[in-house]
Amino acid sequence: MRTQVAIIGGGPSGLLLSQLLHRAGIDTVVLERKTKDYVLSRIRAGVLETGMVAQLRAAGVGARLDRDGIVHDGTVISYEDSEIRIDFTRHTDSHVTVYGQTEVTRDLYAAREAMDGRLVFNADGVTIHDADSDAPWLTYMQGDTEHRLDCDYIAGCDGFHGVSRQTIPQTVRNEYEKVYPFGWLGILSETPPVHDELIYASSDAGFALCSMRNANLSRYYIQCGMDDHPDNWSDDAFWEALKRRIPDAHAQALITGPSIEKSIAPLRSFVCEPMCWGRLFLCGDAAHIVPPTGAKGLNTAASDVHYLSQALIGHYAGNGDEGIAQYSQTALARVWKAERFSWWMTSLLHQFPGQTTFDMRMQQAEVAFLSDNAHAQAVLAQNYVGLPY
Ligand code: RFL
Ligand code: PHB
Repeated sequence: MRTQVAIIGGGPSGLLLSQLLHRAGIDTVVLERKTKDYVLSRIRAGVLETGMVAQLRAAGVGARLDRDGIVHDGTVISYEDSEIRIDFTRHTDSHVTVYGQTEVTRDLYAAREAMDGRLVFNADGVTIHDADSDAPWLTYMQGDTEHRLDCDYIAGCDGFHGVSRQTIPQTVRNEYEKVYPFGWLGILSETPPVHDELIYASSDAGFALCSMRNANLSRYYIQCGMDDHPDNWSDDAFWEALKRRIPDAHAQALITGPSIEKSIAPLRSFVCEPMCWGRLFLCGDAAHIVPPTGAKGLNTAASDVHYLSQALIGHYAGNGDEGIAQYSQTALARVWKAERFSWWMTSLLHQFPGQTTFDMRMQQAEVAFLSDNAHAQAVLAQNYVGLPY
């Protein structure tokens, strides 16, 4: 089999790239290790920047998002019982849209299938060959049969645990990592959201986040130990811990119900430089991870896809290879800013094991500064709605 761009990974990065390239007349094949149902069963991001929404529209998958996505013009940061509303409209000309990653992925699969896009599921043992030559190729297994895929370029969109980044020789790769000493325990429940905007809550019992998917589907998270397990948390224990961490007025208004999903995510900051090697280009979680505190993971994946799709479209249109040569540098410049913001929000709002009273006072002073300083609020707002690209 031959294609122009072979894409490893059928998550949001790989599907969006495939869709944007296909619409520009560029042939792709997406190799996904799991099944479609498995990919769609993962509950992840919920907040989309306007840049990502624009790309989804450009990819022809904006209709359901425009109908069901919920525009948010602000968010709430709370500290014990005090609340700061960060007003996006006052500080930026933008907003965010609440629309789940599962729905984004569902829309992208539907669009790829409607265009007869080539998607290979259950592609096992994907191996990259000759990425540093002019004629790269891949092999993979489906059942007992080995397949070969020749291509011009390879996009590594296979997430943090994928094969693409590992293919870049260690002598070429620099990795920067910070693992946080806690996780997020998240639940999904068919209850109305406690508030019409997201609440990022810091308290002496730890961090909590009140988010949502729609008018009757809420997503809540609480900071937990890194070795904790969802089975250790009954629904009642979760709701009690959440109530303890959010301002009283919200705790009293909270409508609880049975969880329909409960899982723990570890928190990590990670960047791989460069984001390419020869004709292999990394996009999204394959190249970088942020802690979810700023809602930047999926959005940063989307900005990578923007830069890479533009570079490849430029190449195939005969406009030169400048975009391809600059891809890693251009993408990384934006990635590091998202890393900084996510690290800052995580550091500000979580309880760190072993933190001293001085550390706590620093967090409190930073929140106090944020609460009455319009410039500090503007910086948060600009980063939250997403830096331009
Ligand atoms: P994905 O989604 O991990 O998809 C990679 C795909 O590649 C496949 N794969 C392979 N396929 C073939 N061969 C191999 N060897 C392969 N290895 C892996 C996998 O099966 C998978 O289908 O990466 P992608 O596409 O780069 O997308 C990144 C996003 O999923 C991620 O950044 C976000 O979910 C992060 N994130 C959030 N981002 C936001 O922008 N806003 C949010 O509100 C937000 N909330 C979150 C989040 C992530 C969370 N968790 C669970 C880490 C909340 C949470 C709790
Ligand atoms: C979510 O709704 O899952 C969500 C929202 C905001 C975040 C992280 C996760 O910062």
